[in-house]
Amino acid sequence: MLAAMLAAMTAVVDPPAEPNVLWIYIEDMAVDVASEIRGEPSPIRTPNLKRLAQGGMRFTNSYAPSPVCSPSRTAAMFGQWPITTGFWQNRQPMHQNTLNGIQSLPFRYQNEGYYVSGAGKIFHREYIDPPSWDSYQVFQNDPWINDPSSPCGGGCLYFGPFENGADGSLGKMSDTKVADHVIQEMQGIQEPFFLAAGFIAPHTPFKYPESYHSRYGAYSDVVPLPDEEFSNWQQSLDLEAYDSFTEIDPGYTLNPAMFRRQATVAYWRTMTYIDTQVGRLLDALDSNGLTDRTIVVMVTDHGYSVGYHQRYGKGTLFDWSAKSWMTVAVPWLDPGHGLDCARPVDHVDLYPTLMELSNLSQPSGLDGDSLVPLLTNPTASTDMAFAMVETLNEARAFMARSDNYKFIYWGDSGLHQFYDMGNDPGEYTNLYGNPAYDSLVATHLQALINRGMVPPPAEQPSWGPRSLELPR
Ligand SMILES: [Ca+2]
Repeated sequence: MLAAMLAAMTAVVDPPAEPNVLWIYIEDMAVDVASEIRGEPSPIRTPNLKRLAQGGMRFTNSYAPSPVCSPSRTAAMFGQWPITTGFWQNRQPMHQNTLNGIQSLPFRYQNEGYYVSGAGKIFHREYIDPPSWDSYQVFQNDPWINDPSSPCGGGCLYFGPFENGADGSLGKMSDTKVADHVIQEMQGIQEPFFLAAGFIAPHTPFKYPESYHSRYGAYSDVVPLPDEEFSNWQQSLDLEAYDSFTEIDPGYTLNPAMFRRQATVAYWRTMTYIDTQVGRLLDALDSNGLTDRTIVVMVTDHGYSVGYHQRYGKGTLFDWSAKSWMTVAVPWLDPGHGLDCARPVDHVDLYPTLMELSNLSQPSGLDGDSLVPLLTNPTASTDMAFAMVETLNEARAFMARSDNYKFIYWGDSGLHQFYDMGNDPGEYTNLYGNPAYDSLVATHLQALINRGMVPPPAEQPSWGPRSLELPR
């Protein structure tokens, strides 16, 4: 009797036969590894991401399939790792609706009779297969963005504010317009739907509206910096960031001595700005009565190192760059609501997860595993998570992440990395070559061999040492 009453109290929503999907893609947003390293709560305010997590599950060890836009997004949208898709670099535009016999998520849902609509950056840049979408808005029809005198030259997504407001203030940021468009789509929308909102912040140049200027105070010494100093940070940090964010925040008088703090605060402000846009989308789901029938997937294409490991940027398999924010909210799977899942997962798991939750068959050839068992029991056992990257000179690295360890394999270049992620979350001590860890390394290497990411030892290529130019 009591059990039945408790079940009735917790089963707040009936599962719909054809649930809606809202996919929120965020760009280059790092998990605050610094707070993990220090063992302190993050100072970054993201109340709406927390609100989403309270109605779903946040995956705290979620990895991008690759720490670069196009390969990561292509992998997630087709449910296949880059080694399967063949998309390793941003210079490879994705215009297809089917890859290795598997339809992209929007094409699959469209073929199942869903209304499929998106705005902003879902695939890399504006590359999409237009027939896969019933509606798609990159603002190329916006008179302002078509203006060749616009800051980006016209016809493209732009990070800064659109036109000046009537009162002389800066106009809307493009991500505000992305949210506006998706909110407009929700009004009277045909169900079931697959709606995608792609935000381009907090990608450099760390732009945010004027109302965020005072967030986090000035770039004072309250901002924690990486505990390692290095001399070439100005070369490491994208110069576009260095050059451009004074134009939006008059409070920024660039000060070389303070610039690392300025960059960090600017990055936090863009994160909070995007958090606000996510909140607007969640409010619109509520006000249109859609929340109970809609799965929300919120994921960042990869992270961004704000000064850690001698780097401002992405393109490495360190956590700052390869780890992602990922929350999946399924209103009718309430046992896991508000819980974190620390099991290692990666974005190719999202495709089979959505198929299972949508009562759709799984295409053969998917690389990931459905997260549904974890959504009801966050300690359920899982596979390792995998990620990979191709450097600009086409050397490849592969990551296998288990519950406690991370192994990164760099061919026979001798640069392999192995970290104890529990005791060394900052990944400062490479344990590769320490005999005490040989058997653990072998287990992770075997996992890569089993998935065809690393050839068996007898067939491994002799790459030899080479300089590694990491992708931006
Ligand atoms: Ca990106």
